[in-house]
Amino acid sequence: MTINNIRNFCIIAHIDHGKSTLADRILEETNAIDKREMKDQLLDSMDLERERGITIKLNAVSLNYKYKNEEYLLNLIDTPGHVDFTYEVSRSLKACEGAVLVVDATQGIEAQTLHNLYLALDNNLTIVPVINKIDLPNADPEKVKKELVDNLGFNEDDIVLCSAKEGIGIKELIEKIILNVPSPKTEGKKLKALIFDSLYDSYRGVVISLRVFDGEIKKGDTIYMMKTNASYEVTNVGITTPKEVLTDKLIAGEVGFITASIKSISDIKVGDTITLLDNPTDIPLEGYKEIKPMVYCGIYPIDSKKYEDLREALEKLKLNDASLTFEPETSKALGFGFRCGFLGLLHMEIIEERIEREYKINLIATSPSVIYEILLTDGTTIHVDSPSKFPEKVKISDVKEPYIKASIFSPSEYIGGIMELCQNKRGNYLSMEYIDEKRVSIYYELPLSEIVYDFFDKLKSTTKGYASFDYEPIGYRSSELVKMDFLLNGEMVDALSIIVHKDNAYYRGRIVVENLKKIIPRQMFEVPIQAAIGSKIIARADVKALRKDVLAKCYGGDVSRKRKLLEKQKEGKKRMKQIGSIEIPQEAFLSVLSVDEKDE
Ligand SMILES: Nc1nc2c(ncn2[C@@H]2O[C@H](COP(=O)(O)OP(=O)(O)OP(=O)(O)O)[C@@H](O)[C@H]2O)c(=O)[nH]1
Ligand SMILES: [Mg+2]
Repeated sequence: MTINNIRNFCIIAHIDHGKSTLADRILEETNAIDKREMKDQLLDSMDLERERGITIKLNAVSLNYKYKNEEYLLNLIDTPGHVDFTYEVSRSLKACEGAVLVVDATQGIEAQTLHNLYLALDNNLTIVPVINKIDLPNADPEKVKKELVDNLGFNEDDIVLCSAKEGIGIKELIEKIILNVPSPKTEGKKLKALIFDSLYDSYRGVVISLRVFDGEIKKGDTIYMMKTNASYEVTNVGITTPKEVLTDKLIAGEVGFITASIKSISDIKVGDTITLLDNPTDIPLEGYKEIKPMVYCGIYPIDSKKYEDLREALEKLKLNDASLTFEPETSKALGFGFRCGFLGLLHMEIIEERIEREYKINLIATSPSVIYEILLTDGTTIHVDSPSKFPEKVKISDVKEPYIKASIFSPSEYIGGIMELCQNKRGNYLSMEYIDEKRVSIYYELPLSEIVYDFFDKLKSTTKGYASFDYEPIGYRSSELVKMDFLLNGEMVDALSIIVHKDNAYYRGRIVVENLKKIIPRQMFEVPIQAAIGSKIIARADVKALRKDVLAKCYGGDVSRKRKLLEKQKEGKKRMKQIGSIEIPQEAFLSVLSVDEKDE
């Protein structure tokens, strides 16, 4: 294989527009997989991805294809579409010369379509536009085509119409990739390879996914990582087809993986350049920008003996998900744990689940928080990522919180509901545009802290799932924020503290106290729950003594509901954390952010 016959491309799109399904068809067309082993979204190999039907991790595969009597090597990277996993996309782009931009024929251009397209253009990639799902009855490929031509400047002739489900347009797409995506260029002979992903395997140590830019890498080479100064002897070199296949070497332009019995996780940094120890290149590749988390929360093992295991789990997960950040944190109530930073709420949820599943550690997570910028009376500015680190009121001269500009795309019938939602979340209306007769984009400025909890869910239910939402940070603004604490049985539980706007404080305090009352199981004694700002108690409710009989209110009710309640109680039991003399379920830590009264 010569470098001229290699094509490296990734598939990018808004969530659910059909990237992974399109990858399935390309795998089939290139005979990469036995028909009997084929399944939907084959590259989504994690259980979590399959259960939720979304891609979380990038996935690279090397495929062979014969076109006009020439053999081609196609290196395809499937990427996630959800905004929380955008770091996976930007890392994939750096390993490619082209990007297949998929647009759903029923949805048209959406927030992540644009975002990912701009990321690809920033990296000077050639774009192959695809309109997918043309089989659907409500598909309007002509209209979407016009959007792509008029708004994004694509040539009509370059747009491929596909149905990933029915296998329409796949040959034509591959042909376009071969003809339009440039082959990789190589500039020198000395090895230069980019680490774009990695994972920890208990037998082989760290498995590095890399793209070779110059030179070649083979078994037995002693490699040198330019950022971490580590060196190792390569034990294996291979490609994913999607089965792992060992090869002699990887040459310039190729994408594959290596192992080198690397057990020390800190030696490997995504974005680092690999070269040879005895014949190194002088200039490393540009690598990746570090990405800043948007949301933070505290993560604690339920069993405090598992603290070291949790640290190891986080370190290993960070290898596989470079956007995760963490540092040790202690809470009076919860003990030793970690303050973790995430790109969004889904990201947070996925990491928590991966820790529980892949590393078998049960967790308590505190409610998500953003970073506050606080000017103290002594003139210093501090950044606070946790309510428990919020200084006393007398020491604060100004508090700023991060704001975002939200772009909401929705059918026009939901405008009213969306505006009401944004208004309730302290939003400032900016503008509204009609995209066509039926669809609008609405722009709002909102405090990030107001959307970290249930904004997505609310937006979904308000718009029956039709709206999509994107946001970008627009800096910090002064706000009248106060710290609210909660006391159980007279004892402050630091992990429950939240930061709220002054105007909402009384209202929120009352609701949270009521919610906690419903969530905290009855003890052998009465438990007062109090909300306090500073030393002032602003709300109180009492959990009566005795066991709560969860079935009592199902008197005569249907059986499935009874079972559900019992299961819910069982589930709750598993995630109890003993705090002082009281057991608190995980739910309590999240309930503090919920503005609604819990039903039941
Ligand atoms: N009718 C129809 N459905 C499709 C087509 N392509 C994908 N789908 C469906 O659309 C849904 C999403 O497909 P995926 O391939 O998982 O989408 P994705 O872009 O990979 O999603 P993320 O990776 O989570 O961003 C699935 O239910 C697919 O079966 C198509 O051409 N026609
Ligand atoms: Mg996918």
